[in-house]
This record gives sequence, C-alpha cells and structure tokens, in this order.
Amino acid sequence: MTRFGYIAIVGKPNAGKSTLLNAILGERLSIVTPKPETTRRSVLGIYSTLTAQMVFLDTPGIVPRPKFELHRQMIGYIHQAIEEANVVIVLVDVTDPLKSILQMLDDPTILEVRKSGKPVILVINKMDRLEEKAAALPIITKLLESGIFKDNIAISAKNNKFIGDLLRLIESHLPEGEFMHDAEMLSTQPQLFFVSEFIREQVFALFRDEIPYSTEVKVIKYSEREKRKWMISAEIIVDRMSQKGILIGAKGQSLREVGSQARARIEEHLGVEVFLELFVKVREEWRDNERELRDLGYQI
Ligand SMILES: Nc1nc2c(ncn2[C@@H]2O[C@H](COP(=O)(O)OP(=O)(O)OP(=O)(O)O)[C@@H](O)[C@H]2O)c(=O)[nH]1
Ligand SMILES: [Mg+2]
Repeated sequence: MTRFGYIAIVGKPNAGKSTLLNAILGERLSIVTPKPETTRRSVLGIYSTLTAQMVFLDTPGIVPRPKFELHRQMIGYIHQAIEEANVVIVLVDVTDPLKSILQMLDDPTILEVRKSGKPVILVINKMDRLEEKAAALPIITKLLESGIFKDNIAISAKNNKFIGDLLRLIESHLPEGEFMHDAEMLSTQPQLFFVSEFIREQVFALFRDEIPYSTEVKVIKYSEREKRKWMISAEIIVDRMSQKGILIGAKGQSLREVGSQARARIEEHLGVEVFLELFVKVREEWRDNERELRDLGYQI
C-alpha cells in the first residue's frame, strides 16, 4: 500500500514556510529571505519515499490587510492550495507575539481550513530561538484550544530538527493512493519560474525599503544550448522611474551584483553554466494592474 497526497504549508509571512519546504526536499527550491512577503505564488515540491509521495505547496504568507491587487493574488494562491490539499500544515513562528498568531487563526484562509474538515497539523517553528524550550508550551496549549488541530509538533526548519518526525506525522494523515509523479521528480513547475525566483531572491537580499516589494522578474529569453553556456535574459520590473537608477546603481554596480549572485544560484540549480543578461524596466503601478499581473504570470 502506498500513500499519496497534497500538503499545503500556510502561515504568517516570515514563519519559515519556504525554509521548511527546502528542509524537506534537501534542496533550496523555494526562495528564502529575512524579509516578510518573500513568496508571492505557491511553490510546488515533491517528496517521495518508498511508501508515500507528498506534494507540498509552499504558499505566500497570510497578508491580513491586502493593499494591492498583487496581495489579492497572493491570497488567492493560499486558498487554491488549501482547496487542493489533503492535509494542511499551519506553521507558526514561536517567537511571534501570541496575539498576532491568534489573530491569524481568524483569517478567512484559516476559516476555510476549519470549514473544510481536512486534517490540520500545527507546526511550531524556530524552536532553536527559544533558550527554554518549555516556553513554547503555553503557546501550544493556547493554540490547541482553538480546536482546529489534529496534531502538533515543534521543529526548527533552519536547523533541520524534527523534520523526519513531521514527515511521519504527515504520512499518517495521507490517503491511500498511487504515486502521481516519478519518484525522482522535485517539482512540476517550469525551470523558468525558478530562474525568475532566484533573480528576485537577490533583489530581496541586496536592496532595502520598498525596492524588493516593488520588483518583479520576467524571463524573456531562455535557450538551452549544446556545448555552450545557456543563454538567459530577464527583465527586472520596478513600479516607478526613480527605482530604476537605484537598481542599476553607480556605473551599473548594483545590477551587476544581482546578476552575479543570481547566476551562481541558477547554475547550482540547473547544473549547467549560464550567461545571464538583466535589464531594468519600469511598469508603473504593476502591483495594482491586472493586465500587468497576468503578463507576469499571476493566474488567480
Ligand atoms: N532561527 C530560525 N530562523 C528560521 C527558521 N526557519 C526559517 N527561519 C528564518 O526566517 C526567515 C523567513 O524564512 P522564510 O522561509 O522565507 O519564511 P516564509 O514563511 O516562507 O516567508 P514568506 O515567504 O515571506 O511568507 C529567514 O530569515 C529564515 O532563515 C528556524 O527554524 N529558525
Ligand atoms: Mg516563503
């Protein structure tokens, strides 16, 4: 007998959802930064053992007050993942104030989880940041009072602690079923998507303030070449003219830095050498423009 199912990983921005997906897969598939709202659309990662295949959906963080159409799209991805899921993981940063964690439990996305009747696992993350592990107990007790959760477990995604136990717990809640994908397969999303994400990751890493949040990346050329470096061109899109100069930097220094860091990540992921060409384009207010968002691949 084998088990197969979809698992949605949901939670507040910065809880460590993408870090958890990467810890499970043993691969840096989903981009991680110290800034909240890094993930903007779901990232699909497949984890296979001899007895189970688990398709994880790492979702954008639950934004309580959507400001732009982009945020509404992000929330749409969370709803979609919950709808597809057989099991839902609610990931909580143990260092977050209890009040804001409890507020999250009243978010429409979590209310949908409640209504669905699907098994929900409370996963307490960042346990490495607690000197006294027992300090998590009152938080866990309070969260369990909500009656949402079937199970709970405390982990450290960053330090790979208790990930095996979590996987066993998930497996016990999965329905019986045949594998839908080859056991070696890591994702069904196109490489183009991951390439654009690795570039965006560097914009998050290297710029401050509103720049990362005003930026999107679109790959415009992707050619796999025999015996030569692969050729990738991408546009970094900003929503105001004044941001273009900041991204490029004096004598193009900043953009070159983004390019060289992103190229290293892309080469590591694809396992080939690439030539990466970046352009900065202004698309005024793209975050609030449905047509622009669709062109950038948002599909909700
Ligand atoms: N100390 C510690 N830090 C962690 C842990 N897990 C994640 N982090 C850090 O928390 C920050 C956010 O991690 P992400 O994985 O990007 O969080 P996320 O939930 O995907 O965030 P969004 O995509 O913005 O919703 C990063 O700096 C991670 O290194 C953990 O177990 N311990
Ligand atoms: Mg994320």
